[in-house]
Amino acid sequence: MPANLPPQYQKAEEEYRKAQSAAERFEILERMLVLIPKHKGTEKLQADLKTKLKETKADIQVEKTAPKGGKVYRFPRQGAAQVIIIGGPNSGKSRILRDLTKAEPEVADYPFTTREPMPGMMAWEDVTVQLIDTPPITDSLFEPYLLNFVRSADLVVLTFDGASDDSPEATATVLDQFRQRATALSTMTGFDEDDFSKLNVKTLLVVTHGRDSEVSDRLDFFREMNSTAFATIQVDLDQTPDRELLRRSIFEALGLIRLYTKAPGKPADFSSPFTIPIGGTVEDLASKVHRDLADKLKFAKIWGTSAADGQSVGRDHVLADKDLVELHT
Ligand SMILES: Nc1nc2c(ncn2[C@@H]2O[C@H](COP(=O)(O)OP(=O)(O)OP(=O)(O)O)[C@@H](O)[C@H]2O)c(=O)[nH]1
Ligand SMILES: [Mg+2]
Repeated sequence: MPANLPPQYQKAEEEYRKAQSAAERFEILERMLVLIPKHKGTEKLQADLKTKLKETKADIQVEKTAPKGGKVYRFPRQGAAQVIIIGGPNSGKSRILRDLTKAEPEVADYPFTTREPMPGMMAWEDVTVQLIDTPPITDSLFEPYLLNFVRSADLVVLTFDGASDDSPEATATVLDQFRQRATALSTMTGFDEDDFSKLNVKTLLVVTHGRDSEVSDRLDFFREMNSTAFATIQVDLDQTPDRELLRRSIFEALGLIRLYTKAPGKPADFSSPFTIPIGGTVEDLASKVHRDLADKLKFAKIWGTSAADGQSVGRDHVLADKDLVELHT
């Protein structure tokens, strides 16, 4: 990041990434230009934002007049996060959706089975996460809508068939297809520090048929072609413990904590937790609970691991997974 961008700017940037229309992006870019500190260290970024703003204005006209070619799919975010499953043909994408959710995509032992994206909800402990299965990507096949899916996702699951000699190249091709579109599947999410048009998206590499005897050779070969140190997990989807490990790994890769709330004088609500990013504060939780609550917030009491039981803390207090928080206005 060039020179200390304030948290409000970073939040706007995150909203920009997840925006679904040119009009929405335009409004957020205007806000980013107001929020960005005006000094030497941000001059390049200010110029980039102004260029983007002009381009986006043109996009609004395009969107209004003629819909772009290609299919459009919209899956409203549900649950704690949205995870996009992508990969080469026959690499286990649909099998992951089928095994971890109640969705029933077609799974078959030949390539190009999936033609359209399909969502499903994955439960893990007391949270749910939205998974979206997609058609395969190859040198000559790239559904245009996949770009926006990936760029606005909370996490990408990239599948790699551990039992196929084709996987290293097929998977490198997937990375290449996104790289050509200014999108790097990476170890963390955020705009490139030096070039605002480039985006990195956090990716978990999931190796299916993960107990195959030659899996590590195939992975080594892949790593020679692409040196990104992806978080990686090897699973055999026929094995129940491996499927459970996959659920946990997906949730952990999202970098979220779960929080339970209670109104003063009322019992705690342990039914469905709120989630915020690791490092999030009492104020972040309050704005998740209700738009106005963050403004009205005076203090909070915590039961959990981030403070002594019943301790009063301020809005900047950093919360821990599974804290129970009583918000006082
Ligand atoms: N035993 C076993 N079979 C797997 C595993 N992962 C995938 N498969 C099988 O591999 C085949 C392909 O899986 P799919 O989920 O259809 O692959 P896909 O990536 O969705 O394929 P396309 O939609 O054609 O791109 C199916 O027969 C799956 O059952 C695994 O970890 N273990
Ligand atoms: Mg499929």
